[in-house]
Amino acid sequence: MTVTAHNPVLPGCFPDPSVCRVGQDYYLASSSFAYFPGIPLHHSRDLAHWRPIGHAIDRDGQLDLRGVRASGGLYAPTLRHAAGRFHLVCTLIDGPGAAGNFLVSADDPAGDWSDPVWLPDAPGFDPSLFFDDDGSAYLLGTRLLPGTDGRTEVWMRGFDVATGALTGPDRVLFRGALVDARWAEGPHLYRHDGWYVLLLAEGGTEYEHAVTVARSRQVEGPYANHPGNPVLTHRHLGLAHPLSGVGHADLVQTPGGDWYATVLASRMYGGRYANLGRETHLARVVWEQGWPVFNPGVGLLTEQTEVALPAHPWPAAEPVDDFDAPVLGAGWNLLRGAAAGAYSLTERPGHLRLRLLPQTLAEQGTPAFAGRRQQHIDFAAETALDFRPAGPGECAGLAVLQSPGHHVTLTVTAGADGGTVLRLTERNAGTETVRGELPVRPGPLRLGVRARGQDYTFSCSQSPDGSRDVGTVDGRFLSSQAAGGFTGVYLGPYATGPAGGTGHADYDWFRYGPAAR
Ligand code: 6LW
Repeated sequence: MTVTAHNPVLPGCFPDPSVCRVGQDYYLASSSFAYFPGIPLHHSRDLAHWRPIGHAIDRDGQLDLRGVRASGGLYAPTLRHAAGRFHLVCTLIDGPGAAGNFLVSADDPAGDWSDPVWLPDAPGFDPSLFFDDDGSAYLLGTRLLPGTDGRTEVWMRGFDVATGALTGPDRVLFRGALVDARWAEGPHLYRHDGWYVLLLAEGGTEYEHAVTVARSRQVEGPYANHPGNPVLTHRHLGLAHPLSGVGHADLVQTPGGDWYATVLASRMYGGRYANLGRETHLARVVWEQGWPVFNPGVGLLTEQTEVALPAHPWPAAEPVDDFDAPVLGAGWNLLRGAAAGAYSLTERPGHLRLRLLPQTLAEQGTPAFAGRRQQHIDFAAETALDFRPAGPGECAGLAVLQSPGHHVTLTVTAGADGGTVLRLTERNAGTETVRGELPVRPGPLRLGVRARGQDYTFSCSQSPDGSRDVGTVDGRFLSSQAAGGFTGVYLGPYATGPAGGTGHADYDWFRYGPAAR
């Protein structure tokens, strides 16, 4: 009874995966940065098939994402279950309100999650939880060594999950496996065969990323460096290798005693560009001489991982959102929270209505943009838009977004001659270039974007003209390798207009799916 997991098991921007098991159920949390709802949660029964079940941050007032940088926000959660309750620790980077490390808890990982308990005594980032066999709880984290270029240490203190109080001395567990190690981070602690085993991400989340390990007989240390570190990396494979930045692992054990790791990695295509961001992969783990061995006999991530569990697939995700529900579906992501009145699914039933907010994607505000992850290298997306620009500056359409400085918009807007045009605009390193323009009639039309590798082709369909391509953009600048930051590409409906306007744009449906070559 095995099931084949196809990597990445979570395609698209689902980095820093943290996994835990309760009975026969596996739950996984990942980073969401400036997007709301925050911290997506997935559920699996076989580690191969995952279904979204909600988000740990999903309501106004839990925390404030306004103004956070594109790749600031929510970083690297750790999800654990103890004494009948789920606990998740995470870091909020930036933000106008409370920030830093926090704890949220829930009886059911699908929610409701508690409001954050802020942990002002917990320094740094990448917090993690460890529950020892005797019931003791510990909080771990990573802090930068002052005055260094990315050199860090992993600290640990006792922790009360009921109150968020840190207890006992602050202990330094590890400073990285190699001399001058950079970004020893994302620590997770486990018990195995009488050892306390400390797993880390190391080398930074790009090409040099790696998984390293240390162990101790006592929880407080000293932790001995594994002489074979790193235990998993692709950094020795050369820059041309198609799977790069392998690291940030978390371990989980099945009821049958087998071990697996969730780990992030980036698929490179069209050169060293990973538009899908850092994706969650699955690896098998065995223990030899008290140390974990990742994908034994191979030592790399593989396209498939055999899992010793009965297959438990979920129904395929619906490719079309008809916008018939009164609330946005779980696959949609808003930037920095839901701006008041930015969107409605009830004003025109069966449609997503976006207000023409003055905030644009080029700023760090809360624009009228609903994005879903690009999850396939080759994909096709289409939407039915009903929009009549009432004046200059009013635009509505689609956006393909990496960051404020790096995105593409295909929007209906007022043309110079008083007519209506569809304009394809690329914003690359902050500079805007029009890549195509077509006259259209106000009112219903379909807008599409399809990617074949790094070529993103934008199209429009309006009767009686049929389908027309507006232009093709080289998408490499939409990767974090070109733009900086930590995220993959998101795409979806986007509208904007001058301040004080009251206009809106209606979307009848949105379709996304993989495309065959
Ligand atoms: C996160 C760190 C990392 O804090 O990237 O790849 C950072 N690892 O652990 C943001 O996701």
